[in-house]
Amino acid sequence: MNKDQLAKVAQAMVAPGKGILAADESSGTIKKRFDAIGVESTADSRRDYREFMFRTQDAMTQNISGVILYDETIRQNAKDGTPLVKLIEAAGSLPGIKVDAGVKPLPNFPGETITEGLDGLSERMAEYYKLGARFAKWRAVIDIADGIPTRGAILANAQALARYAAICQANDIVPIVEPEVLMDGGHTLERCYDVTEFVLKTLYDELYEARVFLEGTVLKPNMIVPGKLCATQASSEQIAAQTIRVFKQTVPVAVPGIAFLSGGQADVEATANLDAINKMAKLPWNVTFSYGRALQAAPQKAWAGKDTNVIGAQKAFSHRAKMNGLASKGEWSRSLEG
Ligand code: 5MM
Repeated sequence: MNKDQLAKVAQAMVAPGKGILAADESSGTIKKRFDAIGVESTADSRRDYREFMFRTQDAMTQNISGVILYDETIRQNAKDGTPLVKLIEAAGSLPGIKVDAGVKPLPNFPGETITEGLDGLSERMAEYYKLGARFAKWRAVIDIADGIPTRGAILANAQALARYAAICQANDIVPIVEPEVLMDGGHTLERCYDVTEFVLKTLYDELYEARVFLEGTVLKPNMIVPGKLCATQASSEQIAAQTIRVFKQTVPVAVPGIAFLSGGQADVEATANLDAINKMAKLPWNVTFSYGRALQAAPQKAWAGKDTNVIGAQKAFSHRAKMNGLASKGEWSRSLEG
């Protein structure tokens, strides 16, 4: 394990003013996104879509520190034959790769899931490194409902994340560890806090047991928010205060950065909440974004599968990347949204 390289890459991923573009939608998920804008999902349409984002110069050079890719994309070439990975590198950004194989029902735990993909992972990592990946991502999913999550399911997912992180580092790849507590359902903000606190505490216990080098990792968590169906919603300041409190209770200072998922928040809301967190306190971690939907909803809508819309779609992508870059420094304001 090259600890210097791992620490440098992890720091670059969370550099002030920059964050991560989560473009690792698996085939099923990207099809859902394309269905919503009336675009057929084919290898070429997925390539065209991702290519225009990676060719958006101002966003990629100034605000996107890294891009999480899907297995298909890391092997794909742009229309002119240039590997998509090379476009990302040429912009000074880092290619990354989603390596989990998705969630499956966890036997004996009704309603709960386990993320799969550990078999053969070390060999796949070595190949991804050769293809240019310098970081990876694994997402565990924790749902809140009556009687769940259970301690057993949280522990099983934390153990898988820890094993994945150790395998990444053995291959000189920085692991993004993503334990996502979903915002589906009607639970309160307090319930989200309690579950997230236990999830993060368990995760860092397991990373310790697996001897993971924390300086060479990035945490990708949810914010502390009420469920979408909860009657009492929260302000950005309430979300920021509870999110900061949970990290102070659970995340070691050795971790260089925290890059949030957006989890179904509307795009401007995700920016406002990140900004509120960075305005509220000077934190021992760089706190930024690793957004999928909150970065891509606007460009997807503007693109709608038409070549003639690419410039407008790139503008929409640049705008969201810039707004989130400002939020990662606590310098965003709603008036900048135009
Ligand atoms: C980009 O979406 C990723 C999920 O892909 P699959 O469900 O197809 O595997 C997802 O893991 C994403 O990276 C994170 O959840 C962050 O995305 P959001 O949209 O929550 O910011």
